[in-house]
This record gives sequence, C-alpha cells and structure tokens, in this order.
Amino acid sequence: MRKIILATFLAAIIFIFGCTKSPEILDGSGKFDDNVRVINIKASRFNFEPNTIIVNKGEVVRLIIKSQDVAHGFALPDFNINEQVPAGKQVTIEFTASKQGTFPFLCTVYCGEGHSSMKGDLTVK
Ligand SMILES: [Cu+2]
Repeated sequence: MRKIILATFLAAIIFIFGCTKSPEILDGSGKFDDNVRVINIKASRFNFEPNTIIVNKGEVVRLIIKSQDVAHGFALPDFNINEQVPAGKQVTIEFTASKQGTFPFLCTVYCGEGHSSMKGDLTVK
C-alpha cells in the first residue's frame, strides 16, 4: 500500500514538473552565455519584442531574431547592421556595444501596413 502511495506521489510530481514549462524570456537585457549577452527577439507584424534592449558598453551582444510570420529585416544603422530575417526563420547577429548612447533599430523589409512603426531602441550604458 505504501509503495502505491509513493508511486502515485512521484507520478504526480513528474506530471506537475512536466506541465510547468518556463515562459520564454523576453527581457530586453537578455542573459549571459560565455560572456556574451544573448537577447532573443521576436519579429512579427508590426513589432519587435522586446523593442527596448539595454546593454553595457564593451559587451559582446548576440541578437537572435526570429520571425513569427512574414519576412522582416533588422537594421541597427549606428553599428552597421542590416540583416534580412526570412519568414519563420531566425538569424543571429553579433556585435560589440562599443559606444554609449541610445540607437534606433528598425525593420527594413516591407511587411505590411504597420511596417514603418516596427522599430525599437538599443541603449548602451
Ligand atoms: Cu517590416
């Protein structure tokens, strides 16, 4: 009898852990992986999520940008970055946050009516 209770208890625990999938982090400050600041960005009509990115000067920043729908672009002109993000695909962009300030980024592939409002800011502290 005790074994059955214990087995049921363990099954319940496993079930609970299996169901609690941690939500995807969409924090504009990302997380560190081997001294590289990794930030996941979702691109969808018509925004980037997160659309505010905050890093520190000197950091190597890796942006992993994933299109949730159609083709988009990602340009960060102050850092000479301009990449295409094909429909449903993801691209990785790496750069060094070499200067302080707030720099705009924007979508560079026409993705529909709200395309011109698809933008955000990178702040380097
Ligand atoms: Cu666009």
